[in-house]
Amino acid sequence: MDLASLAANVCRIAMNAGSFLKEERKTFRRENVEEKRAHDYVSYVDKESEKLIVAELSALLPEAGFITEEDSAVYRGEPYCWVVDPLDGTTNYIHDNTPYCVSIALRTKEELLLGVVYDPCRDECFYGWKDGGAYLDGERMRVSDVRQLENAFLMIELPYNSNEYARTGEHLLHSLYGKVGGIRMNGSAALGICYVAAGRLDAWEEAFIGKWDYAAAALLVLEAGGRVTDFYGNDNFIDTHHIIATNGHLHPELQTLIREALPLGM
Ligand code: LIP
Repeated sequence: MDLASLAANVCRIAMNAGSFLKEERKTFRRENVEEKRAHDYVSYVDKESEKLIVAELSALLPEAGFITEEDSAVYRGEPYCWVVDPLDGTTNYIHDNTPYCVSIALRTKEELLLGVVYDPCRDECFYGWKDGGAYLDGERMRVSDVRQLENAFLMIELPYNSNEYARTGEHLLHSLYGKVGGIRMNGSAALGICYVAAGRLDAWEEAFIGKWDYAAAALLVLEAGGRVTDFYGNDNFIDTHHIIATNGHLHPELQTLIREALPLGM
C-alpha cells in the first residue's frame, strides 16, 4: 500500500470537509444542536461532514471498514479501517469558537498506518504515515526538547464525564498549576495532540475520549519522535479511551501524576 499517495488523497478529503464546516458555520443556528448526552452535542454539520468523508474514503479504499463518531458507517473486522471524527471540537463550533477540525486515520486491527488532521480556521493540515514521518503543510514535524516539567507548556483537557474525571482533573491542576511553564485546554483532542507533534505543546492528556478523537494525531506524535500511551503507561493504546501524549521526556512524570488519581471506574 502506497501510504504517501493515500495520505495526499486523504488530505484533500479532509480539506474538502473542513471547507464545508467553515462555510456552514456562517449560517449556523443554535437550534440546529442536539444533545447526545449531558454536554455532548451534535448537529447536522457533524453528520453531513461524516457522510461527505465516508463517501470519499469508500471510493478511495472500498475494502476498508469505518469507526466514526456519528455511526454513519460500520466496522465488520475488515483488514483496514478508517477512524473518522468529522468535526472535532463540536462544542467550540456551536459557540462560534475555535479550534475545530477534521480527523481521519487509517488502521489495521493492530496498528495505526496513516493520520490526517485538518484545521480550517488556521488552514493547517497535519499529516503523516507509519515510518514515513509527520508533516505540517509539507514541513517535517518534531516534538519539543523540553525535559523539565517546570518548563513545560502542556494541555490538561476536561471531558464531558465530570463525575468520573473531576478527581483527576483537580489533582493535575493542583499538582501543576503555578509549577509548570503554562497550562491550556482547547476542546479539540485531535488538534491538542497534533500540537505535541508540532512542538507547540510539550504534553497533552485526557480520558473519556473516542478513538476518532485521537487516532490520527497520536500517530503523528509517534512519527514526530514523541510518546503516546494510555493512562496506565501501555504503548498499545489504539483501542483505549484515555491518552497521554508527550515529547517523551515528560511522559514518566505526567503518567505518575495521573496514576495518583485515576478517573473513577478505571
Ligand atoms: C471532543 C474532544 C475534546 C473533549 C470533548 C469532546 P468532539 O470531541 O476533542 O478533547 O474534551 O469532551 O470529546 O465531541 O468535539 O468530537
